[in-house]
Amino acid sequence: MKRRNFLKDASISALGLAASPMLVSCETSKNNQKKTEQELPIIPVVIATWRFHNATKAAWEVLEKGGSSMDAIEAGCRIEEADVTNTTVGKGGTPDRDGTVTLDACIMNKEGNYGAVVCMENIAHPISVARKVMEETPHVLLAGKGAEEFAVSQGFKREELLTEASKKAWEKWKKKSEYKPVINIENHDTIGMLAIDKNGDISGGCTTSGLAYKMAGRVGDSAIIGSGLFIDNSIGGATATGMGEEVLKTVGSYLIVELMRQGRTPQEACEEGVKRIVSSNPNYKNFQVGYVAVNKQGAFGCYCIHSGFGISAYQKGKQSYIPSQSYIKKV
Ligand code: SD4
Repeated sequence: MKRRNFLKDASISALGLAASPMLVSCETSKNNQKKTEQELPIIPVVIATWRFHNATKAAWEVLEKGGSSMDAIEAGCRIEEADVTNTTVGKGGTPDRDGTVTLDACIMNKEGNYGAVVCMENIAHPISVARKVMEETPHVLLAGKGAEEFAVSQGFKREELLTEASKKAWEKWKKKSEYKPVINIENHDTIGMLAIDKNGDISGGCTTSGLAYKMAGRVGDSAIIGSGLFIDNSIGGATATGMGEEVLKTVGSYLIVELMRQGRTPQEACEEGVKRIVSSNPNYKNFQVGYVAVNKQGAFGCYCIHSGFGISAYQKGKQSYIPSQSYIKKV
């Protein structure tokens, strides 16, 4: 590893970002050859966007028992989908400007298989429907009514996703009908989750109700492969939160995984992902994007435009929250 990368890793590690595993990739064998990936210890980990402690705990419980990273991701994401106080995921999610809650979710496994649903109504657990799309259909992405019908055919129940609280908030919003996505929504936001299991296999998931009061039919980055999520089991994974249009335009999560393939640390790759957006959009001060990434060795990093974002992590039986560094420094 280059000295510059080593120092970067060491400084991130000092900040509490994945203390020991971050340095694992720098280990050398006795004859001073860099150890191959196979020789390095596997350190199971789950990380997620924002303060989703209940979700990472549920995922960790699966990993701790030796479960697969795929099962961990589904279990973790379902926690937020069921939480009606989280107004950006699942039931209780903020509706579009017509008052309809539409959900986007995707999941990706160690084999590079992917399943997703977009703009799906009336089904509370899109992450599980996304998994069914991946496992039970010849397709990767189902939209709208078709996704909903497929979910019902797989045993999912239709239910009203608009809660009294989100209906009230929408009615209040309608009086002015101003479309202004809030930069950080009190640390409750889209959940993107990445996990490595005891076999060293990586999976990821991302689930959201999208931007508040979006146009009917609008789909963001979260369920689109390479944008809201990307996994390459030989390299690592990345996931995104924030202004989906910007992540889509730069195919952000794919970019970050490819940068890790070229030797960047997860932290460096997330920083570059954000910089791509900032450098091409003079309006960047008016929206938030946050990335998190993990590499094959279980080292992780994150970066965002505005402060207030961070990673929830569970590793070695310990839960933590790591505030992200941001492109725009707090004043
Ligand atoms: C979207 N990226 O639909 C999602 C929303 C989100 O923080 O992550 N908000 O664009």
